[in-house]
Amino acid sequence: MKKILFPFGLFLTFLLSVPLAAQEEETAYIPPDDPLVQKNLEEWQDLKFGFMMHWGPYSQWGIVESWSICSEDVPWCRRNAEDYTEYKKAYEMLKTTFNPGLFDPESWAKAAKDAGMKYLVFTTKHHDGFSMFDTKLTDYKITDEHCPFHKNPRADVTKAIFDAFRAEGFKVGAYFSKPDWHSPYYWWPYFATPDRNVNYNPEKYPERWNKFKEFVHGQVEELMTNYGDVDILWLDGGWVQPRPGIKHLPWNQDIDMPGLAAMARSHQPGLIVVDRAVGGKYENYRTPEQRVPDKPLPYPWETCMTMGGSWSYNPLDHYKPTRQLIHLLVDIVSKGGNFLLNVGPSPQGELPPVALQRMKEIGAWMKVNGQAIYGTRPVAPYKEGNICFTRGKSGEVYAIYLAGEEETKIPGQIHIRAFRAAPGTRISLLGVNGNLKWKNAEDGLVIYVPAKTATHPPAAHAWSFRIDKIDER
Ligand code: FHN
Repeated sequence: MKKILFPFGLFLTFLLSVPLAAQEEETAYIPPDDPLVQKNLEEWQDLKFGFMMHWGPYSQWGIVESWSICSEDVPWCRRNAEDYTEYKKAYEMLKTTFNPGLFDPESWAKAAKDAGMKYLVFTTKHHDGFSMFDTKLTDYKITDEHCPFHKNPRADVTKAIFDAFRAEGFKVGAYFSKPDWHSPYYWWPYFATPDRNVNYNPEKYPERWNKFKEFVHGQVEELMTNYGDVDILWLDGGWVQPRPGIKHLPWNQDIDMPGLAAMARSHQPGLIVVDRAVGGKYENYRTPEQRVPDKPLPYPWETCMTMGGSWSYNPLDHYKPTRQLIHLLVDIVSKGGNFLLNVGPSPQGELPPVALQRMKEIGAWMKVNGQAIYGTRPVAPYKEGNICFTRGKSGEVYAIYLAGEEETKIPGQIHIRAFRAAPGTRISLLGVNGNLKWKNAEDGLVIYVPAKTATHPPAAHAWSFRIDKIDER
């Protein structure tokens, strides 16, 4: 049964994020009090660009990850089957045909590194409860004997992926879904499953909820102890939290985050914990989804976004143009954020060729302009027209000119009104040797670009001017 839900898969990425956005920015950010976490968070903010992958048996159908087995009457939960029960059985049987024979995590890691990405977030388990790691706590996993891939020496794909990306110098993040729609301790078979939430009141059946908490803590402990150094625990499923009465939260679904974080950090000291969309001291950074905040945020943050229209593999997906992806990266970084860009690997275990091409082109840009991105921090006014600003650790300022739709040549003059240059300072264009002529004007600074450089720019899509010292008066 091949299910293709392209229109809804594309629809998912926006609508799913809307409830999170509102709640996320309602609550005050609480910084971590652990000095090692603070240090790691500061270093993470230098990395700027991460690679996310949603991968699981659902990839075989080219459908939205997990959501088609949720009964909510919303576009992203549609399935093209009349009978939910039959559909869910078929969905769960995908485990028995998942066999990504072309799985080659080293090539993924190399492609991501060449794209200029510095950290990874991989779906070790999504809401459907299928574990992409060798857990001992359920047989709904990739290493189970009923999953054809279990015979592969690298059937524990989480281990193989983490090892391959670490070998390329990446920091490693485990995406883990707190809700688990396969666990009888979350979706109790005794009751129907009307929506994404636990389908019984945990306060009325505490013994069952405790078993679920044990299961979740146990799986997280497996990920924290059997998979080498883990830098980020990226917890999804924000509706699992102890705050009943909010939209989508009929009951108190307290998963004991203090206990979970303490346990995780006992194995992974300094671990960055991202209890997404919950707020509180275990959301060490915020994760606006499929959108870029319109101004800098006063705390560490990361935009997570699909390169195409879907988190999971969609054979007919349309990927954002390279220019748009580079402009998104620059816009996000100029506001102090990181960009976590997602691609869904195919059921055969390959990254889609178009996605690889986008990554290659972004990498070419990063090779010339990375200095204006990595390790920088925001500098007012952050953006002026189509020019974004970043500031390096030596105080230098980068003015990154985002090329217009058809613009392939650099303008002969770049006029910045936000500030002037310090007398005698050096101004250059990344990727081109030598200094540029410039002058301070009544209203700011004018940089002159020689004709040869303007017509033969060092990179496509955006150009970074380095101003060694601005006039701070
Ligand atoms: O429900 C998930 C969704 O499937 C996807 O994993 C995204 C990725 O950030 N997170 C949740 C929606 O916010």
